[in-house]
Amino acid sequence: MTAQREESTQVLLRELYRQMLLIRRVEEQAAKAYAQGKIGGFLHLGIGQEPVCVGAISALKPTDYVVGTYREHGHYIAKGGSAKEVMAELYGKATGASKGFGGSMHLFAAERRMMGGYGIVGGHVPLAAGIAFAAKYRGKDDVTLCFFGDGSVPQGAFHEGISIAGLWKLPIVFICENNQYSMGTPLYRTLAVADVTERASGYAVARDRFSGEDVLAVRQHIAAAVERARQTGQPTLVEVITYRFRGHSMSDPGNYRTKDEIEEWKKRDGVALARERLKTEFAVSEDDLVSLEAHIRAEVQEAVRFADESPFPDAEEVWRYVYADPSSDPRKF
Ligand SMILES: Cc1ncc(C[n+]2csc(CCOP(=O)(O)OP(=O)(O)O)c2C)c(N)n1
Ligand SMILES: [Mg+2]
Repeated sequence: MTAQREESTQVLLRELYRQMLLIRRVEEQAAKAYAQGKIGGFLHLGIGQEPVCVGAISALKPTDYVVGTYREHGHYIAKGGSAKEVMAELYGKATGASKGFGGSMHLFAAERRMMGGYGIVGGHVPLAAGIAFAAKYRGKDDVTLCFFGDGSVPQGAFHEGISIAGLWKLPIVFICENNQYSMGTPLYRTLAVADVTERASGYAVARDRFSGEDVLAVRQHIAAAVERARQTGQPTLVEVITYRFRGHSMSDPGNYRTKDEIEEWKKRDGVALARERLKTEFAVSEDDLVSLEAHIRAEVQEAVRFADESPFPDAEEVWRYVYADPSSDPRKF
């Protein structure tokens, strides 16, 4: 590597490490707040999976779209969202990402083209194909990233979405975050063919499959798929092998996995690996990293204070977002 490239990779990796750690600290804090009864409804944490959303979304232009599942706090932040917006939304407050109406599973920022989190497993895949179709129809070169879990793969909606994308050559990248479990069910009990990307050939879409702990590698793989979508309109089905360190949701103690299995995967923690690489490969000092980490801690504390002090939405607002406002221009996004 030339000195200049090394410098720019260092800056990039430092930024991706910052995002991953911010996401992790936000989610750890969310778990605490949930236990304190400050967050209602469901809460699904992606702790352990951070390199996937951060690496993938870093390969996008700001005008590209992201569609996620109910495990999308990280995707929201990686698409430019703040810890404050996430925390306030989890608390159901009016200052949250979705004005307190969505909660953990429905973080939206249409102006930043974060097109939300969805609770129906696989149900959002055709929606993402629709977004990609809209971009193509309007002659834009925007690409859509659609994230989903391994549990989406046997769902009908997944196949409908990927089929039409392959047929119409829609500029989309389908990213399966294969964390090897659908709730408590291991992959071998849900998929007859374990390699998710084998489905790609049936729909004339390209495929890629790799392990997701190295955030720079994730970025590189997804960048290639994004460029293919942008230049040629060919979609890609990507499978990233990853692992969540905690249960499916806050009510899941995760008894279907052994401690040893979890400890093995923690050795491949992408957040810790990025920190280690910054020190050993890029000579970033321990002091520098400690100060970065202190900033993140302060940012998360500020987000909690903000969420605590923000008001709940007004009761009259409850019907406000049920129907689209016909006076607003739907084409603006
Ligand atoms: C259509 C549908 N069926 C069942 C559920 C209940 N459910 C919620 S999450 C989940 C598991 C999904 O696993 P996966 O797609 O691997 O995502 P992960 O939770 O591992 O990120 C299930 C079955 C649902 N939300 N939607
Ligand atoms: Mg899964």
